[in-house]
Amino acid sequence: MLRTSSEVLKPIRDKVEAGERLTFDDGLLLESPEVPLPELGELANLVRERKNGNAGYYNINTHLNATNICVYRCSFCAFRSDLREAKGYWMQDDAILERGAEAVANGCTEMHIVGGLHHQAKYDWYRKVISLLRDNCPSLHLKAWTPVEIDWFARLTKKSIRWVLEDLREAGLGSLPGGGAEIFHPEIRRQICEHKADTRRWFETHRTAHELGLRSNCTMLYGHIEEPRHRIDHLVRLRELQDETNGFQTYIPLAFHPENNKLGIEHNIKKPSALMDLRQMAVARLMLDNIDHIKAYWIMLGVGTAQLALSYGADDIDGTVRHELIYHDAGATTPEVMSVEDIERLIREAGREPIERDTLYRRVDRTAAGFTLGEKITAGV
Ligand code: V47
Ligand code: SF4
Repeated sequence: MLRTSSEVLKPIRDKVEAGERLTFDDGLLLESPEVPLPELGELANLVRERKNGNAGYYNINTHLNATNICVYRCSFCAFRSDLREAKGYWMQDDAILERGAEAVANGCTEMHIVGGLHHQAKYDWYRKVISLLRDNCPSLHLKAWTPVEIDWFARLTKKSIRWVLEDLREAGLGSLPGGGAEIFHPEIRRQICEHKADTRRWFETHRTAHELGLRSNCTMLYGHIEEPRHRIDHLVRLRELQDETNGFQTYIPLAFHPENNKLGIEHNIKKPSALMDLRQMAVARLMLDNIDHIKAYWIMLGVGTAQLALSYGADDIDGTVRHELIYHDAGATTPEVMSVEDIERLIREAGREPIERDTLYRRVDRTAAGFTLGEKITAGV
């Protein structure tokens, strides 16, 4: 006899209601079309509201990709450039400082800094990007460099990951963004980014950062050649490190954008549908029971799906953003920047209360003179 969708979901619903952890097999079931999206969303929303109430977090931030020239060739990347390509660029001090000054003038609390690994750039240049901004724009939190870059710096300097992180923290590094995770399972990772920092190095970097007291984010790139079992494996690995360190603040599922990159073109991949995006949001909220926040990155999802995601597990939609390249190079049609007024309106339209946070999830109070930071917002209230 065929089971109804409610019967299929019942054992998982019971666990979620009792606050019990879901298994790998539970995760696989949530991925299956047997489980209708609205019911999955309702369950994820239960956890979302238990952890974050009615809050819809955002921040005022900007991006800096100081070079797009990269020694690696990840097959999904539309952003990178070769050394002598016309689109290649390498920002020097004045351009970086200009970006910092613009961010401060716009009231930013955060600068999100990632980029290519330039063949000719020495470690000191990457360090200087951080120290220049720290010295000239001290109000900005510098969320910079993924394990891919940290691993590269360790190779350049012949030092350990710990040494690099300590040195960058001394220069002004505030936290690590979530990128470079892609898909951890070797069956997929070796096909999409075989040369850059591997899964072991990715985890070593975040574990070390957490041990040093730095907080970080985590991501997963979905909607290309991976299968559900690779995605659940990825989430379980993240959950395991979080059990050890509790250093991840937020998880961001990243929908693959297929334009202008080898992976999308060679496999004729279409961008994931909104239904897939919402399922990934909900599955993550249910599997990652020990990570406080799930981010619906509006630049990548589009505004409408990001609004819906706030009822499918997400509690954060990232920031105002400015100067985003990675998604726009790969075909994103979202605006380049959003005003605070618009971001607050879209959160309110989704039935949530907009709360401006800084990178470390402290409440930001705007004053005539700028802003002050409150206590860390505690999840679960
Ligand atoms: O690691 C690259 C992804 C990541 C494509 O920490 C692509 O708050 C889709 O990590 N289609 C970088 N994705 C972006 C990132 C991020 C974004 C927003 C917030 C935070 C945070 C982190 O972008 C890369 C890769 O997984 N990416 N190319 C593409 N064609
Ligand atoms: Fe380079 Fe990063 Fe693009 Fe990979 S994703 S090619 S490491 S810029």
